[in-house]
Amino acid sequence: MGFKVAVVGATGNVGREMLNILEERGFPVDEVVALASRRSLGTEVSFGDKTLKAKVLDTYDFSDTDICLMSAGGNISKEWSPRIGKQGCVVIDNSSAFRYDQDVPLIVPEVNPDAIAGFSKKNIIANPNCSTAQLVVALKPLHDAATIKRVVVATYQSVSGAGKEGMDELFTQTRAVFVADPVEAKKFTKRIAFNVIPHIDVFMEDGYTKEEWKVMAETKKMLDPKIKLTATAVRVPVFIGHSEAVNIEFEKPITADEARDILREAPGCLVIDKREDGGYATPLDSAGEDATYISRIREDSTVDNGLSMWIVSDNLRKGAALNTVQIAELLVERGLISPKKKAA
Ligand code: 11C
Repeated sequence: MGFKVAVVGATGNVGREMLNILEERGFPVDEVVALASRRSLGTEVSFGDKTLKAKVLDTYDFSDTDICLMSAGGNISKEWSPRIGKQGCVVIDNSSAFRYDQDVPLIVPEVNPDAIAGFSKKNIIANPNCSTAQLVVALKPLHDAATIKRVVVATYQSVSGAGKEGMDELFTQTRAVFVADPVEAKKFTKRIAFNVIPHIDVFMEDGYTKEEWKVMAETKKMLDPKIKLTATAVRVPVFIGHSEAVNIEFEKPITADEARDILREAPGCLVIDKREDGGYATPLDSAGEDATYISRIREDSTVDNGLSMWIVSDNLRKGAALNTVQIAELLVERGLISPKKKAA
C-alpha cells in the first residue's frame, strides 16, 4: 500500500521536477495529484509515462492525502500549509514561509535528519533555500571533523532559481542581443544576458539581501548557531546549477587532503578535484544530477585553519525538488507516516 501525494505548484519548474523525482526514485505512491492555481487548471504534466491534468488547489480536499509537496511560493504556502497540515496531511514546503518557525523542522536529510521528529506540531516540514542546501551538505562533514568557526561565501546562482520567467528572460535577452533587438529586463533588475547581477531577493536594512540572510539563518538553524557566516548572492547567466565560492575557517587544523578524503565519503557529496584543466565541476556538469559537487579544495594560509573550495549543485534538484522527496523518504524510513487509506 502506497501513499497519496499531492504536488502543489505542479506546473512550475520545481513542481515538475518533484514529479520526475518521485517517479525516478520509486517513491511508494498509490496516487499522485497535480495541483495548481485556477490559471493552470487542466495543464498537463508528466508523472513517469502518465499524464496528469492539474486540478485547482482552492477546491481540493486534503483529508485523504498523506503528503503534500508544496512549491507555489511563500504567500500560497502561508495561507495553505497550516490548513493542509490540520487535515492530517504532512506538508513539505519549499518556500521560505515556515523555515524560521521554531515549531517547523528545516531539514536536509544528509545534515540534520533527527530534527524531523518535531514535525507533528504543525504537520509542516520546511525545505531550505537552494543555495543553503548544497552548502550545508558540504559543510556538515567538515564541521563534524574540525568545527567551523566562520564561512565567507559568494554565490553564482542560475536564473532557474527565479522560476520559468527567469529562464525565459535569459533566453529572450540572449536572442535579442544576437539579432540586435531592444533588450528588455522584466524579471531581473538589470540585463542578465552576458552580465551578472549582485542582487537576489529584496534588500534588508543592513544592506544584505534576503537571499544572503537566508543562507546565514538557515545554516545556523540546521548546522550550528555558533557558525558565523557572511554571503554575497549573485545572479549569473546560467540556466541550471548554482555555484558557490566558499572560504571556511575552522577551530581545529584540517588539510586540503583530509577535507577531500572526508568529503569523498560524505553522503550526497561528489569530489571532482584534479588540479588540471577541466578537473573541477561546473554548473553545466551538475544539471540533472543529484550530487553536490565539490572542487578546488585548497588551504587558505591567510587565516588559521582555513580552506577554500567550490561547490556546485542542480538548484532545482538538491536545492529544491530532490531534497523535498528525500524528506518524504525520511518520514517513511523512520515510520513517522503511514498511508491513511489502508489496504482492503
Ligand atoms: C533564487 N534561491 O535562486 C532563490 C530561489 O527561498 O526558496 C529560492 C528562494 C527560496 O532565486
